[in-house]
Amino acid sequence: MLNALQNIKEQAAQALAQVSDPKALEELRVKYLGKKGELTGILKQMGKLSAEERPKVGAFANEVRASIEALIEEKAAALKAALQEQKLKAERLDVTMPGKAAPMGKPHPLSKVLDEVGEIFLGMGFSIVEGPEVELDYYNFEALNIPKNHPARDTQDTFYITENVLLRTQTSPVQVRTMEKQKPPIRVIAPGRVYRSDAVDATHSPLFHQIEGLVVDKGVTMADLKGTLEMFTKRLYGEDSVVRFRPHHFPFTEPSAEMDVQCFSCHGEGCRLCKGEGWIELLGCGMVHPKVLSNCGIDPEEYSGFAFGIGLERLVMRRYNIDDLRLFYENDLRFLDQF
Ligand code: 2U9
Repeated sequence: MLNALQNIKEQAAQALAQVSDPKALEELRVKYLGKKGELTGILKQMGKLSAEERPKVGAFANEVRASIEALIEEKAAALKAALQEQKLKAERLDVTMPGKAAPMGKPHPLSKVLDEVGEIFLGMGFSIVEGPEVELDYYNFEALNIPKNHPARDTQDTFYITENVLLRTQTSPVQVRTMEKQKPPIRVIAPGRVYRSDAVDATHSPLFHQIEGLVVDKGVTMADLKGTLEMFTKRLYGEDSVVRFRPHHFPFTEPSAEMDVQCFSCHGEGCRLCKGEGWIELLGCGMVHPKVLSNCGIDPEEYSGFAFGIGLERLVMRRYNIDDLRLFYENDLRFLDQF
């Protein structure tokens, strides 16, 4: 029996030395130490032994059990450590690897140029004001010297919510509201969406953006208008820009003008960009009509002012030589990525 125990001890040691996974280890434990295991099988036969042999065999059996248990424990610890090591290796992070760049968005070309224009006017002491896009007929037309049936309403046909409520055709009502609330001196720009009942084509859209400006104070003259707008143009297009003013007509300004910038491509010679004109139209402007000032509660005898209006889409199209306004609204990244 001692021999049989010795055999078990040696076989178990050999088998345990070769085991390489926890499942096989558990199988060996059952095989040698389990209730139906080899060691138990031997112990069950102890009754057959003499009283003299029994304690010797018993003691050796205990020694064999202890040695197998110790080997199993040792192996289990080794397997656990190996598994841990493998996991650490598999999950190792190389913090020195270059990162994956996340695709970054950027401002829309209209926002980009609007921000630039805003910065230029903020630098000249203007504030930025905003107002409702759904307006009263009074603020959009009447207060601006465009009564019902005035021909200017034809070119500014819009979307009506009721007879007296409409989508604004210009941001001028924001300045009317500013004058009602605020005493001069006033120096504001009013950027925002405006609406016209126009069919979509390369140069028209029922929704577009304007930046309008208004200055009202004592003693404001056409010279202030010209100086301010010339300085704005030089800031936007470069210090060597040349501008000219042409007489025009708007119901809300008197006198009125349009301002052109000399073509930055041909310097006045005439080319494809300026369509042979040598000049590119930039904005409309004028001295605020005395009737508009008094409509807004400002005494035209005491105060005077100038105003201007810029179409943002047109400004951006000129700036980047874009020939179709629809590109601004189609959200095609091949177009937008270029700015
Ligand atoms: C008040 C008084 C006067 C705003 C002005 C223009 C000239 C002008 C156009 C530019 C291109 C509209 O988008 S566009 O089609 N605008 O030419 N706008 S003066 O005059 C005002 C505004 C508010 C109280």
